[in-house]
Amino acid sequence: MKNIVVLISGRGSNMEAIVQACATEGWNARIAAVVSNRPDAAGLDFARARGIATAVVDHRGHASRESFDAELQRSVDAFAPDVVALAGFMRILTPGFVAHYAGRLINVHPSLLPAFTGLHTHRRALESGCKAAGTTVHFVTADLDHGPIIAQAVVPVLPGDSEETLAARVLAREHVLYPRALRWLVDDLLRVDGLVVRHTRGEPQLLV
Ligand code: NHR
Ligand code: GAR
Repeated sequence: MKNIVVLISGRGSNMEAIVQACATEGWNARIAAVVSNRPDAAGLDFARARGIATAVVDHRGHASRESFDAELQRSVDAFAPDVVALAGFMRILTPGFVAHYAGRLINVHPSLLPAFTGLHTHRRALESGCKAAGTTVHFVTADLDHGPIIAQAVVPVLPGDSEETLAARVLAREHVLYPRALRWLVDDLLRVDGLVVRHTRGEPQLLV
């Protein structure tokens, strides 16, 4: 049985989707803990209500990113994680933290990487006139939003879309894509060759 630790900063709907999929699909894994850098993250309430262990490491109590990441690492490691999943986690992580979890740290990012790394992806996709948008699950490396891509899902950008309507369309796909990709990692079905990730049994890594 593998231990999954989920890192959140807010609503936690992707974390919820992971918790639900793990339970209903009978993964060989458990959600060992949900850890937030914000004490008021709504996702913490969902985790507590489900009897999942929670922890808060508030970045505001730290003078440097190194000091925050050191405490975050201690907190996460207390749950003996095999996999660490960022789910709407909003703090850039130091190279030392990323190296400690190399190969077992993944993220869901709300764009079709390598387009629109960083923040405000939906606004930037709309401003750029893109006709397609989407989401990416990737391994986290020190190079922000540039780690090897595990899976992507595409959605249309529709005439009249606002940041909110596009974000909602992308989020609905994240709730399908992220649990699926995470389960592949749990089941050791991914091989990484440079930036290229392959599913060893040829499952489609693109959701259209
Ligand atoms: N850390 C590393 N080293 N590499 C990645 O690929 C990471 C990462 C940390 C988080 C998620 C990412 C996203 O999906 C992620 C990927 C936050 C920021 C950011 O600028 C950027 C990318 C992501 C998450 N954060 C600000 C900061 O100064 C704070 C913003 C806030 O608190 O609202 O850390 O988009
Ligand atoms: C998700 O769309 C995720 O891709 C995005 O924020 C949302 C979090 O929702 N992540 C980022 O923008 C990271 N910078 P959730 O908290 O309900 O899962």
